Amino acid sequence: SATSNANSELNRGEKSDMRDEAVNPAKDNFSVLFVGIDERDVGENSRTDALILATFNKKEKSVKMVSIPRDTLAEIPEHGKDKINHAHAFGGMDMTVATVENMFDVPVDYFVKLNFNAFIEIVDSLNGVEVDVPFDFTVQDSKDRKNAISLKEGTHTLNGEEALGYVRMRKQDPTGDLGRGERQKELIKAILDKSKSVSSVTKYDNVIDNVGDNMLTNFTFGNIVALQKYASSLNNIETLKLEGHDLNDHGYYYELEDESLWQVSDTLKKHLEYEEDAQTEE
Ligand code: C30
Repeated sequence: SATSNANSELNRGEKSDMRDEAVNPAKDNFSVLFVGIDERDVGENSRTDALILATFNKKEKSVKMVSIPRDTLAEIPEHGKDKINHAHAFGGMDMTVATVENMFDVPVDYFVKLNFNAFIEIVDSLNGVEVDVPFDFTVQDSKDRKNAISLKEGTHTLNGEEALGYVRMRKQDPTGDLGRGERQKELIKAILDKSKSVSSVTKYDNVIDNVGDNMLTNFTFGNIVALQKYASSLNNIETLKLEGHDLNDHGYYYELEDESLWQVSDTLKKHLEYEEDAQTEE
């Protein structure tokens, strides 16, 4: 069935602890945490290789997105300071969501967690997505077959395997994991753009069936159907960047600049029209 295994609740229940009431993505502003993992299933003990927080504003029909570098030094609830990608290995999606909420002081209403297979399936179901490849490169494919994916500089429509290579590529990029985060945001933008041209709900039904165990989300199937129309109305997708510096302290970390974190957090809060006081006053 369409809702097979994709739907998954967080232990916190349907609403963020930072909300008085659950949001309704059909009419409210909301946030989504996109999570990419390198695993055959989307189990709870792996590390997260891609973390992108996105906010959606209904009136403006706009999206803002920030990529959280995987080595970011973060306060993980009950564990103290560690790399943010460890949160998932320590406590699955619940701990990842709690860590991101704590970091930005912004509620995480929804999550979409997927592995390589689901990512490939989604991109292929859209008949590929268009990106601007910054330089020629060659990288392994999803089965780690060496040099299986070769892309040339320029604007190209990538199939699922190529798109995966594009968002995984790191060593050929002088900016490493940071540049990779930029390409992941570009890819989500490309998916949202391309999904405007996908007209039938049946198509989404098929995609969700096909991704099966490879994707988990706390969106309901009804939410996703409602979001399809929303996706085609989006007219402004902006990406934000977290500034930071290398920190070598018994291992490598990426330490965020306080000022940059504060600015991104403030931008996302305003975009969500989220006000803490309003949440507690009622
Ligand atoms: C409402 C609904 C249902 C949907 C809305 C529609 C949308 C917008 C859906 C979007 C869903 C998506 C697409 C979300 C996006 C999240 C993204 C962008 C996910 C990315 C793909 C993914 C599934 C996982 C992350 C993959 C990444 C970034 C890395 C894992 C390197 C090692 C040690 C070497 C190794 C070398 C490379 C490529 N690899 O790949 O290979 O493990 O990377 O850096 O750890 O490994 O270093 O030296 O062994 O070869 O260079 P990796 P690494």
